Amino acid sequence: MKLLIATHNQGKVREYRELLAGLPVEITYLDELGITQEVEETGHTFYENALQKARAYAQISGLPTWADDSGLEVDALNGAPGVRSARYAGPGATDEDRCRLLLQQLTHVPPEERTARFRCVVAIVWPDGRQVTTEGQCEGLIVASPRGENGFGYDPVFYLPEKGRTMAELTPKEKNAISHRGQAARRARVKLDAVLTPEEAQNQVEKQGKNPC
Ligand code: ITT
Repeated sequence: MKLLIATHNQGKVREYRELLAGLPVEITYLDELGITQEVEETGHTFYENALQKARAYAQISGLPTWADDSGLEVDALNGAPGVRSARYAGPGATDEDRCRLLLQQLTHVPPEERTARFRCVVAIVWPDGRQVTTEGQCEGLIVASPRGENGFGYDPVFYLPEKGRTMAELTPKEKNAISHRGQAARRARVKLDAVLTPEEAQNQVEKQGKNPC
């Protein structure tokens, strides 16, 4: 089975290369298929948007398609930027612009009130309509100034008290082990098997080199 990982975000692509290693399916990406279309995200929840993206790219590609919608919820901002995390600072803005705007908006919020979480919903949709969804989330605090070079997006401003570091100060492996995306991806890997047709399941077994009997 060929599975399309449908994201234009290179930070997500890097993480999925590691998170999906060893999955007994042939993985492909939008770039490899030359798919440049953007799918508009009109939903009000991560769940709606993840399904919207996976359905649209499954139709475009004709392949089972994995998409995620993810973002940062900050309690002092009533859950913003939330589903608007990618669009928070307007069109053409960079990750640095978005982090800067977020820190500006929190200038007067004391450290103990800067609670936040990353959330991720993974949706896998088949062109025939089968679908799987899973979620993951990761709690932390927003720091006063960015730290770290790894990861992407809001990672430099997202502090993990139990690690004593920001998400951008973790190695890719450490991030995947605890992140919202890592959790959702591991759950999706488990669920994937349950929705395969007998034929697809048989192919997977053969790819893994196991004898089903
Ligand atoms: P695709 O829709 O093509 O996958 P996107 O970047 O537009 O790419 P989203 O709509 O899901 O994806 O927006 C997610 C935004 O939330 C992303 O651009 C980051 O700003 C932020 N984000 C999500 N996961 C993150 C992570 O692991 N670390 C830091 N920021 C993250």
